Amino acid sequence: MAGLTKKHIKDGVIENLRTAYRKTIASASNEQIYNAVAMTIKDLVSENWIKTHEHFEKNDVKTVYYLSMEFLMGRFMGNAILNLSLTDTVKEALDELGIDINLAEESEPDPGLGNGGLGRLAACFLDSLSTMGYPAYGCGIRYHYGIFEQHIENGYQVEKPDNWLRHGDPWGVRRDEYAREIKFGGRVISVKGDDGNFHFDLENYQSVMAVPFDYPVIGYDTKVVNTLRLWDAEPVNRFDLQSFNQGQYERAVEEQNLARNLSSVLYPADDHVSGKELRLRQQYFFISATVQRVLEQFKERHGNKFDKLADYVQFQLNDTHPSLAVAELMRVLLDVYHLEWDVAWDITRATCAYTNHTLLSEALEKWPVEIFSRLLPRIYMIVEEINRRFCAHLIEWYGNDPEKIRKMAICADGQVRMAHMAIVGGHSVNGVAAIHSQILKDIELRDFYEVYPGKFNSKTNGITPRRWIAKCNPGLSKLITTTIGNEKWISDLSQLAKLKPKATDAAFQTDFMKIKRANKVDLSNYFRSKYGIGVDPDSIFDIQVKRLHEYKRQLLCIFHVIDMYNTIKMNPNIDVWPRTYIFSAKAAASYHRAKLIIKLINSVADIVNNDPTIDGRIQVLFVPNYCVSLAEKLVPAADVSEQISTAGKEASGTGNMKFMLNGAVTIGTLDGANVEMLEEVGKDNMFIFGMTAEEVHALTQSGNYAPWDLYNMDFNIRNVLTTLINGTLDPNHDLFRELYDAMLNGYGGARPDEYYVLQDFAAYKKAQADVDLAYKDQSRWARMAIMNTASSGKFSSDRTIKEYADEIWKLKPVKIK
Ligand code: 26Q
Repeated sequence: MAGLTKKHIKDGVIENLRTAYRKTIASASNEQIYNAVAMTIKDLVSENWIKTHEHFEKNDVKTVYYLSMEFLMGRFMGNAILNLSLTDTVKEALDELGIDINLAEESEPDPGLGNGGLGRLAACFLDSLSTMGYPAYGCGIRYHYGIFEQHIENGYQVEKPDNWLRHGDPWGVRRDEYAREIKFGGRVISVKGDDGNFHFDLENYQSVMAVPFDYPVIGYDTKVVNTLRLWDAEPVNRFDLQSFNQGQYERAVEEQNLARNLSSVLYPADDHVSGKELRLRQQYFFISATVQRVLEQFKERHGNKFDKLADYVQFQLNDTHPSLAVAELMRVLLDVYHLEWDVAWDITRATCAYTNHTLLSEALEKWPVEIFSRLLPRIYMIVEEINRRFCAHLIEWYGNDPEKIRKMAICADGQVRMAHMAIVGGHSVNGVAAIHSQILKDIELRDFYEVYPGKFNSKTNGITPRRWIAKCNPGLSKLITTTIGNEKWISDLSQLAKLKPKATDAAFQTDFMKIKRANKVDLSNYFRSKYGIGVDPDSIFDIQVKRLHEYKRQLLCIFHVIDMYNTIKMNPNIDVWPRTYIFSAKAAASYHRAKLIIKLINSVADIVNNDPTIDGRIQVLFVPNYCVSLAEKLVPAADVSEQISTAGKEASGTGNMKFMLNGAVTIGTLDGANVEMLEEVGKDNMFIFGMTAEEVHALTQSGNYAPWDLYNMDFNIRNVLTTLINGTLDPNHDLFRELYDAMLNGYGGARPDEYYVLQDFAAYKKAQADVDLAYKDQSRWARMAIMNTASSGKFSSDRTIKEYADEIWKLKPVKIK
């Protein structure tokens, strides 16, 4: 079988090169070779993909539709090869053709169709859904440009477009048969239908075609292949523009432009909401296409029995971005299938469920009525009616309390509040870690919890062990497999607990740390070949990688580096274990403060890395363009994982889990999923510091926070802040004055040190000293690292998805023979 497959692969690659490019292996470019290999593997998958869908159709299975503006899938090929258990076969086949598999893999663009955690979570979930055999679709947008490519020029972030489709799209299958028209703008009219009743419709609208591209989602060690369906926009009429009168001509041009813009680019912000019209259009575009298609398919299978819809269809809304699904589902049920309001409303609420991913009020999505009603006039009418009935319900509930009702309304203050719509229009509201879900109930969504306690639940995030250890850390994976005796842990991560007794076994410690060191050597070789920078593999690799945000507190980490620098300058003989601080982070293009922090990190790197007194004891690296494929290189090489957000701000975090799984020890606050990591691994194996969420909340409420006092009382803090403005880091002195002011005085109307960097500084410094001490005891460190891997079983996205399936979707897995 393997021999047959190998021959198939070799023949496929040669044939694809010939037919697609008229090239041979010798004459083809790396990209062409990658494409040829990818097409060959996709070909291998198509049989199971077809079988899966035949099975779904024949057995009329319930299906979850994971609706998300973002899917941060990472490269497809390596994952496909792993999940198909073809690692050795493909490598041998390519070897025999004289193709370097690593070169082929590195030639694949990394599609960045997401900003960060929320998009990556969607990708991990799809992997788990297929692996466990749950019928599922991921539904989103086929952006032609993903998150920008980050370059660092003179220490500053520079954004460049990411044209991931440049060399083609070997995994995507265009499905013209499912293309649908999506309407924007226009006027709502009522027309008398065949049934004699009046129904609403639109006239004078603009429209675009939504054309789906399907991507296979290959499960690990299973025949189930689900589908990621990404919608692309195209003009409706590809006609001869000249044959139209003036009015039609202009409209046709507008529609062409609309189509071109719609699926052009991902909005690269995950912090504040900009209220851009195009973003709302994008949301409606993929939601309307998905809802229309799902209901058509339901009708094909079940006729008019829409009251059974929720028994077959579940829409999971990945944050509020897809919450137009609530109103669009209402529209289709009312206007297309002519159901009564109350019937349609019951169906809608039973079908939709909402996940909240954020505690930052700036990120709560609201749309000005002006934009909303102009762009989506019929949808706006429906939202108003949902709001009217909801407010009536609230009056029944609370009596006439206008203040409360204004606070909770879906439409108020000239805005449509998407979160309120998602909560009211669905049967489930979940947070993404225990502490986050609790804060939603206690504070953020307290009023809604009072009215709908039964909707609220918690689903702690997870990550897929396929990409995040089996694929990215083959060395450690092999050790685990030989130690446990089989590979079952890859699809049942709780098995890792079997490693716990080995944590104190000297021979196992040696093996474990040898692999860590080898991964560090690989990473430092990568840095040398790509950036010409060498790092010491015997230093502690201390890594903070994630989006750049003030609440994530990259500043706290770099302040500590400055403090260590100051300390060594004052005591040149101090005994600290050499440390390499690795940062990587993209800042939203419009987030000035975040971009200044990137510049600061690079300026600190320049000074520290080149100061002879430091003598290699501190090295700082800012690695450009953080993305999934870079994470796969960094995570296996980490000794220390930085998870230091202001408590109560990070909903969950998922990077924290990736590092834990790969044997890094976390220094972190009691925030997000860190809290549950601590429960699993114990306080001896994690460095916890800083204020709790309650303490942060209380300090904020008290209004008594006075960073000036900390400045006056703490010599180290004073020295760090002074370093920002005394010319050490930049000759013109004023570059980082903004950060100095933001810490001490508040800048631009903000509270001073909003994220409590200075308040937590001393505790962080102490925790970092503990890290240094622990690392110097190599056996202790090995034990801690092993305990982290061994205790990470809970954080498999398989566990998370099983909870969603059992508790929210009531979804059963299928088996395909
Ligand atoms: C909204 C409107 C307009 C423009 C952009 C946005 C937007 C886009 C992306 C708002 C938020 C996001 C992304 C949020 C996000 O990634 N949140 C993270 O979700 C992870 C998965 O649950 C958590 O682990 C992280 O804690 C959370 O920050």
